[in-house]
Amino acid sequence: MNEAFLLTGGNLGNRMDNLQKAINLIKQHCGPIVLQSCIYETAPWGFTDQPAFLNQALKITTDLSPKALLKALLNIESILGRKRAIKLGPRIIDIDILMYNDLILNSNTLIIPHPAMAKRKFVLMPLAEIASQKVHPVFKKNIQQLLDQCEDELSVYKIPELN
Ligand code: PH2
Ligand code: MG
Ligand code: MG
Repeated sequence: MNEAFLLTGGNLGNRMDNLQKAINLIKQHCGPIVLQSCIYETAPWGFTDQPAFLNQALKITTDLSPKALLKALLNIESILGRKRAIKLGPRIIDIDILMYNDLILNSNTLIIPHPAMAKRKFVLMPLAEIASQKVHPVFKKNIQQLLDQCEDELSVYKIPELN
């Protein structure tokens, strides 16, 4: 059995609903969710002129290979109505693979660990909640250490009333 860490996010439509629907579909298509972080409201990273995101980190176990997992997640995104438009721009749902076991993979279609995860507080804060001691296989530092040294200053706010 493999373990994978995912990040869900979205900034269009009913953001809370979309994250919950993503959880339900991930359970059905990929495998059980063993840990989930709180939901965070996060300032848009990259292309800043767009609505705030909600983001959540998940740990799953899965029988799927990395490429099969990616395919399943892209399928879930399209079930939820995602249309691919501007890079880094607004979306109903995005589901990214952050890490998969301790695998390092650099292919044309999939890079694991997610190449930008250590630069983004909207990834590291939720992830640190469920995996603070997990060592990043490339940087050889744990998630808490990556968060402590991360220079991203964009706001990441844990939504309190839900947790
Ligand atoms: N996703 C992006 C680009 N920018 N910003 C936040 N806050 N959260 C995201 O999930 C996000 C983003 C591209 O996938
Ligand atoms: Mg993404
Ligand atoms: Mg994505």
